Amino acid sequence: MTQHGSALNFRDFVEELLAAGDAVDVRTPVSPTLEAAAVTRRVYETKSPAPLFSNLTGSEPGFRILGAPAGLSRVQGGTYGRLAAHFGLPRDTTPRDLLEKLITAMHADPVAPRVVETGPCKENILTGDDVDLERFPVPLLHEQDGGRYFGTYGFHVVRTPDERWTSWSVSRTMLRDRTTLVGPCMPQQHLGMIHRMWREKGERTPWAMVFGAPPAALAAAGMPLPAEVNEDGYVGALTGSPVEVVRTETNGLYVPANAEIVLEGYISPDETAPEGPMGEYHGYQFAESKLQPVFHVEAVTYRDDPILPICVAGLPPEENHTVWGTMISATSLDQLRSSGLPVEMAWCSYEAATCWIVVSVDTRRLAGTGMSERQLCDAVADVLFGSHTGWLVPKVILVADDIDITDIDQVVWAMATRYHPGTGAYLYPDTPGIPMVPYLTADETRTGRGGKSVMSCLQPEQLEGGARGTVAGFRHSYPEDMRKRVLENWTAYGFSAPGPR
Ligand SMILES: Cc1cc2nc3c(=O)[nH]c(=O)nc-3n(C[C@H](O)[C@H](O)[C@H](O)COP(=O)(O)O)c2cc1C
Ligand SMILES: [Mn+2]
Repeated sequence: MTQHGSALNFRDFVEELLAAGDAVDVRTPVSPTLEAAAVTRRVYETKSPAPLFSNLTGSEPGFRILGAPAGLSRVQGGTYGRLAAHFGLPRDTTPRDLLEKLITAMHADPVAPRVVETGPCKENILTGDDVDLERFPVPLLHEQDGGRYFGTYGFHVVRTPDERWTSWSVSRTMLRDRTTLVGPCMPQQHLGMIHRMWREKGERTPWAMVFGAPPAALAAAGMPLPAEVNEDGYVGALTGSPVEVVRTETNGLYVPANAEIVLEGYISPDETAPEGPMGEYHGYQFAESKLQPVFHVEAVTYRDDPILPICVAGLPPEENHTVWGTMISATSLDQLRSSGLPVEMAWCSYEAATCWIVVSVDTRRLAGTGMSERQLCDAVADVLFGSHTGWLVPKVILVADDIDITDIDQVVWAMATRYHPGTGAYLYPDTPGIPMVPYLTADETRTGRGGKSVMSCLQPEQLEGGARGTVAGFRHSYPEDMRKRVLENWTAYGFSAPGPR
């Protein structure tokens, strides 16, 4: 027996997508070398159903890959359907409802995982000389990449030496040879923090990496929850059920029992190897590789006919935008609200490749505070840029709450018509930020500071609770009975349903 549902069972998640017409079982032979990734890329860019590659050339029969697990969808009413399925929510869930659900769980008591004796992830066990990562269809994702990537949609499991804090986090890993991977382990991320604790003791970091994990767990592992918070307990609170975990074969860590593939081993305290380049979340590919820690695999366990999920990073929308961006939106909104600022909503526009977050301000409440634009921008920068979440996103765009910030068309309109060059830009050159942002200077990349700003698209009148002019549009320029009449007669006029938004 194992737990079920799309949030807590990856196999159920895949079945649900297939049933909804939002995944396609690709039976024709496909090569894991560029072809699977090229198909997945086109899927993102055309919002097509997720490809389940079930006939991969040069791989063990039955081994599969799922591309674009949280890509956007053209299936009617289900743009965010694949993302919503990660949380067991209906396919027509709105970004707003999703953020509220994520925030509510942040304030609920954690629900610790439940240890079970065994589970589907133990159907096949490889140890010793049998460990061979090459048995899996490890994809080459972009022609210019420095290697093949095993880990683009899986999470690391590490625990502090005193066992008080277990971290689940998403970070990429490149195949190095039959038994090792190499990947980034940034000191600001929890993987890097815990790795450092073991290194300071001169010890190897016990480590596991999980693929085809419960989708809600993957999303939580891609969420900047604060340090010392166990992602496993958050997933329990979010889904209402403890995550079932099993003990690894070799190193005493615990992993989701129904995961598709589990790698177990350790992170070397000192050994590094070149990693990358890889096409990245901001949409660019750079030429350089970097020295990164080496992950040693001592055991592999997997389900029968395992499915390796992949993210082919690059131009939006892929999972660095739909998952990472959404989770950042939730933690940012929670922090801004908790600080008492008059903030209504926060959203990392997927189109902006997780390089900006838009924040909408309740102008009535703002007027009540008497804050100036500078005071508001400084306060927002203070709350966000100093936090684990705000380290990740360099630009904040402030707009009034008449804008639906999940609609990029409205955001563009507000920026074009309300942002005042010169006076609307507030710069924070000394704040720390993720050095991967593509426009940073060499100096900023080296120091890890700068390139951050708050752009205010608030009209002077909006700071006082008013507005400059009214909006000329369907919703604003006609009396209610006229709008009703137009909507009711829409098809009678000769148009096809549905009418305008
Ligand atoms: C698909 C995907 C890929 C990601 N790749 C990386 C990565 O390679 N390196 C990294 O530091 N963060 C990556 N992230 C973001 C981290 O998972 C995220 O910042 C998370 O908060 C890290 O966990 P932590 O807060 O426990 O440190 C990725 C997120 C997603 C959803
Ligand atoms: Mn964490």
